[in-house]
Amino acid sequence: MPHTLDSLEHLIVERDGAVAIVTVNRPKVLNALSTASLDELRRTALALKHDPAVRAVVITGAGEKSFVAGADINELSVQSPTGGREHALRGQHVFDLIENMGKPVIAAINGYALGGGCELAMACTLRIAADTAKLGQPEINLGIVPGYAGTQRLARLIGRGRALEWLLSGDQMTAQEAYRLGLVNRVVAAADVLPESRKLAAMLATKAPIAVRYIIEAVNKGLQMSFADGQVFEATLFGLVASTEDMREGTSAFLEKRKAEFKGR
Ligand code: CO8
Repeated sequence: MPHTLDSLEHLIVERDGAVAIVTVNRPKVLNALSTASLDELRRTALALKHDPAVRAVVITGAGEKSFVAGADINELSVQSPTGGREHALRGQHVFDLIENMGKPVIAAINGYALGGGCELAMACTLRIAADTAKLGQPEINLGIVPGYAGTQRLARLIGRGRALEWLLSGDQMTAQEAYRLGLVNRVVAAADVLPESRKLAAMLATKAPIAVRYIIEAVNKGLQMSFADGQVFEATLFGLVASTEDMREGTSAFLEKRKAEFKGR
């Protein structure tokens, strides 16, 4: 099997209908991402991407205290220059896979989302934070720079000036502050963060899968294009969905005043 989910040590992957729930499970180190857990995340992202029965994903952290408290600082402390570069590139690749999984991935931020944890949350499609969560890029306090695209995604999500302030101070922001900045989509009571994330995922899982995939692609790829090229790309995807059964189902259901049943074809 090319993308097997057997023998995961640091992640728990569960299914609830069309929603997969991925829990980073190293609570003793506040779910810090080791090289091994990052590799499991890569395998998991690929498996979920290629499983048509999975239409939305929730990523969260084990325990009540932390989503992911960053890359594993034990590993970072002994890395070499070339090893560090490879490590950063490998992590960036995994987070790119999550960003471009082609289905909504919701970060259920149940606690600390720092450094690599904030970068993981930013790679997700949407973010729901517990009111107790703390987010930020504290790398500067370790004398390093973010390595899993934090400098890039934070600036794109909240703007250059504000991103630079948080990246340079390394301060932790509250969930409310993150909401005000547009870094998270919603803030809910801590007990509700997983149920709300699962509910949102289940709702998004009912949408037309090909259109969902193309919307995510149009936004993600479009942000790297000129406005004009982005528009042409959007128009091409618009044309492509016209070939789907789901387009016929969606438009017929509207005209027949019934609920559409999308099949992903
Ligand atoms: N890595 C390894 N262990 C960690 C990490 C981590 N990121 N975070 C917490 N832990 C461990 C602690 O060492 C501690 O272990 P032990 O019980 O053995 O002493 C345990 O988890 C519990 O943590 P604390 O006792 O510190 O818990 P507190 O409630 O006092 O504090 C904090 C919680 C504020 C979250 C604190 O643990 C903290 O500041 N953690 C580090 C946060 C951080 O700096 N994250 C960024 C890491 S760097 C990074 O992510 C770069 C990503 C890009 C890398 C690119 C590749 C090169």
